[in-house]
Amino acid sequence: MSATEATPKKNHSRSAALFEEARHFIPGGVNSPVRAFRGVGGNPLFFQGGEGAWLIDEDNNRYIDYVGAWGPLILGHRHPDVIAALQAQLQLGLGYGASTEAEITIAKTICSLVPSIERVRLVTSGTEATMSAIRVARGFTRRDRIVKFEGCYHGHVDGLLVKAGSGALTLGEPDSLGVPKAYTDLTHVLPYNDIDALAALFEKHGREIACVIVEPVAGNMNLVPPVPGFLEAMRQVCTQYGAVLIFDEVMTGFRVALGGAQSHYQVTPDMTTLGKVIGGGLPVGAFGGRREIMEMVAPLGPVYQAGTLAGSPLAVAAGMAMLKAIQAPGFHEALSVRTQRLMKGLEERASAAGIPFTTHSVGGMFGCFFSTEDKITRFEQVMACNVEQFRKYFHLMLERGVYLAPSAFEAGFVGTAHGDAEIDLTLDAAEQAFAAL
Ligand code: HOZ
Repeated sequence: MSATEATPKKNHSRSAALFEEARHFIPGGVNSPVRAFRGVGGNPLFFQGGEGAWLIDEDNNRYIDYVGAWGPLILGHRHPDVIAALQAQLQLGLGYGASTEAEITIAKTICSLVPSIERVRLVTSGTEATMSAIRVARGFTRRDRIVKFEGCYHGHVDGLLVKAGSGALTLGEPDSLGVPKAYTDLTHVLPYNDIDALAALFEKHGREIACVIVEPVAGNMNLVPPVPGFLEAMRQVCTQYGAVLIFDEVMTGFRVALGGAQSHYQVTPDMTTLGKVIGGGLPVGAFGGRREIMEMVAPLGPVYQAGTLAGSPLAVAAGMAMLKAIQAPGFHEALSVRTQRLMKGLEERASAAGIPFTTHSVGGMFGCFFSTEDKITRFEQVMACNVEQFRKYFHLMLERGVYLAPSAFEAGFVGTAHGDAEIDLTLDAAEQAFAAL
C-alpha cells in the first residue's frame, strides 16, 4: 500500500460502533485517556492487530505506526524473537507468584546495561516504578519534599499529578481532582530546563528535599530534550544537598541509547525508573539504583513495596528477547539515523509548503511542533504551538495511512521495523498533508 493509494476517506464504521458500545461500559469508552482522541477530535480507532511497523484497525485499514504502544515496540509489532520467547514461556506457565531464574537474568542484564543500577526491583508498570522510587528516596533521606518539572509525567501517582504532561495536559487538566492537597503540598514544581529556578529552590529548601524526579528527555509534553547543563545542574545540587536524583527513563530507557538517556548525556542518577520498554510490550516496570539506596527496600529494609504479578514470567521472557536484540552492534546508531532522516524530511516538506514546523529527535524518539520557534526548550513554548494545525495534520496523516499519537503533547517513536519504504510513504503522506493545511 502506498500513501497515494490510501485515498481519503477511510471507512471507520466498525471503530465508531465499537467506541459507541465501549462508552456504555468503560468511562469515556477507553482504558487510558489519551486514547480517546480528545486531543485531535473525532472517534478513537480500535485496533485488531499489528505487523512490523504497521497497525491494522477493526475496519482493516493499515497504518504506519509511530506510537509503538507508547515506546516499547522498538522492534515493531510481533517481532519473531519476542513471539518465540513468549510461546516458549506459555508452555511452562503464566506466573507463579514466586521467584524464577529468568528474573535474575533480566536483573543482571539491566544492571550491566545501565551501570548506575546496582540493584533493581521489577514491578508491573511505570507508574508503580515512579511511586516506589519516590517512597524509597523518602525513606532513604528521611525527608518528605520532592521536586518535579512542569509538563513531565511520571504516571498517575497522587503526588506527581501536578502540572503533569501526557493525557493530563491533552485534556487541559494537569492537576487531578481526588488528590488531597496535603499530598501535593510536598511537591515542588519547577520549569523544565530552568537551571536558576532549580538552584534557587535548593538554596531555600535543599536540606528538606528527598528527591528530584525528571524525565531526562521530556516525552510527555511532546519531546523536549534537556538544554546543556540542566541534568548536570540537577546532579550537582542533589549531591550537594544529599537529595536522591531519579531519572524517569520509562520512555527513554534502552530507546535513546542502550544505556538510556543517562548514558547519552553522561549524567549518572542515583535511581532510575523503567517501564514497558523492558517488557517488549507486556505490562512491566522496574526501579533501581545505588545499592545502599535499594537496600532500603523490603525485605532487606524498612521501605515496603510488593506485587503479586511483579516479575511476570511472560513479561520477563518478552523483555529479555527484546533486550538481547537491541544489543546488536550499531542498533541505536541505525535507529537514530532513521529517525533523523524522517525528521529532516518532514521539516523540508513543511518548509516547502510554507508551514512553520520544527522537530527534535533523540535516538528513536521524536517530537514535531507546529511553531515558528527554531528549537523548543520550555513548557510555555510547547503550549504556544499551533494545536489546531496539529489536529488537522493528524487527521490528514491518518487518512493517508500514518498513525501518530493522538495528541500534540506526546512524543513519537521510530523502531527498526520502520524501513526506508515506510519512511518514504510517511514523507509522501506528509507532503500531501502540509499542502492541504
Ligand atoms: N504519555 C503516555 C505514556 N508515557 C501515554 C500513554 C497513556 O497514558 O496511555
